[in-house]
Amino acid sequence: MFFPAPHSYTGEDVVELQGHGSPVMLRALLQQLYQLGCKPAEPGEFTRRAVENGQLDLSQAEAVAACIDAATVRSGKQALRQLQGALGEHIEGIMDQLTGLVAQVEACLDFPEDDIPALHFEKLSMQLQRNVIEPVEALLRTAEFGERLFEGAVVAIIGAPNVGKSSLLNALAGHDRAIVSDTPGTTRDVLEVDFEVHGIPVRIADTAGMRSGGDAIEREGMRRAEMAARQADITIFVADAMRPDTWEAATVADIYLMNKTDIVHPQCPEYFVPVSVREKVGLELLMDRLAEHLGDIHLSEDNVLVTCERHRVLLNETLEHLHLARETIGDQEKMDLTAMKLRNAWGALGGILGIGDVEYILDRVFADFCIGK
Ligand SMILES: Nc1nc2c(ncn2[C@@H]2O[C@H](COP(=O)(O)OP(=O)(O)OP(=O)(O)O)[C@@H](O)[C@H]2O)c(=O)[nH]1
Ligand SMILES: [Mg+2]
Repeated sequence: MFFPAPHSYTGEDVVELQGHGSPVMLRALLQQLYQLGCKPAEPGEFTRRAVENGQLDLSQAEAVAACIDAATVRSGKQALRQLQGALGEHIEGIMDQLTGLVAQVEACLDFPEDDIPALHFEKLSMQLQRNVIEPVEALLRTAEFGERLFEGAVVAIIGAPNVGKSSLLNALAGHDRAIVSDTPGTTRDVLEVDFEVHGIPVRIADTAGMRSGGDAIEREGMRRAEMAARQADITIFVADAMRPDTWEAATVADIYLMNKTDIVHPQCPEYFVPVSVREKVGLELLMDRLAEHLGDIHLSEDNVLVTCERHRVLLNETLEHLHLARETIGDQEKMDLTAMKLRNAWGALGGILGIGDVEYILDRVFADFCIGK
């Protein structure tokens, strides 16, 4: 299939060969191509060429990788919006505002001091705050959740033996992953299952019940349980409604569940969420609590999120320059300094789109790409 420039993915002339599925045939085809002087693509080379030929801006290219990595529909949708250019447009809008401000500040440089009314500086300062600083801050506030949407989180289930930790894991996973039995000390290893909470990818870990004593294997299980709890982003402590001796957590947890409330509703501290894993009661509430702890922000689907560290770092850098510019914007003596800080902020924002030290930025971004994209 021939895709003539500029209407191909890379913007160049592209020929796509579709061979039969047989590995032998494909290898023979590749051999022929190599003999004709073709070379295999580097990781991300197609997308990199698309950027170099102006088909995509850099944030869109990163979105290609994000689409591939997305573990849930929700993260996929966010990546798709970025691929369609939503983040790029938003950043460009802020950069346009900055360009206007730089022009106004530089225009002031040409006037003798007394000619510029103080009111003018107040206006500039307000524009800087409203049209630039606040939108950048708003974007940054989405970063923690945005990154979580792609990186996911680890949740550990902890508690005394026999309280229903493995039953909870199975209920959340939707299948019998862990062995459940009424023998205390059933689980020894840490068992992990991937699932999602409100579209956020989560890895949940079931652990051995904590108690004193036990044989060497069980004690090793408890050691691993402690480690899993320490490494988790969120811990769920499970207690047994029938057994008050299981209600006291050894360490602070994020969410406390009182299980087996199908048998009895005990008088227990308020921070416990009553559930019955067996009857599947209270699990919705648990999901909401988890989403809260995951920092879920209820944004409409057309809101843009900052979803990667590189963007967050550049936005923080932008904000630092902007804060310095704000300090000096009313000071006529320091107009050139203000203009410089505003230009620095513009440059940092431009880094998100791939404007600036292009080669350096491209190398960094495409280092993480997979081959064939
Ligand atoms: N009535 C009732 N029984 C439950 C409930 N959840 C779990 N159980 C029972 O409690 C017993 C222990 O369940 P597990 O899930 O194996 O408990 P665990 O906390 O993983 O136990 P260890 O692995 O030994 O630490 C089993 O017999 C379960 O069927 C519940 O909501 N109600
Ligand atoms: Mg268990």
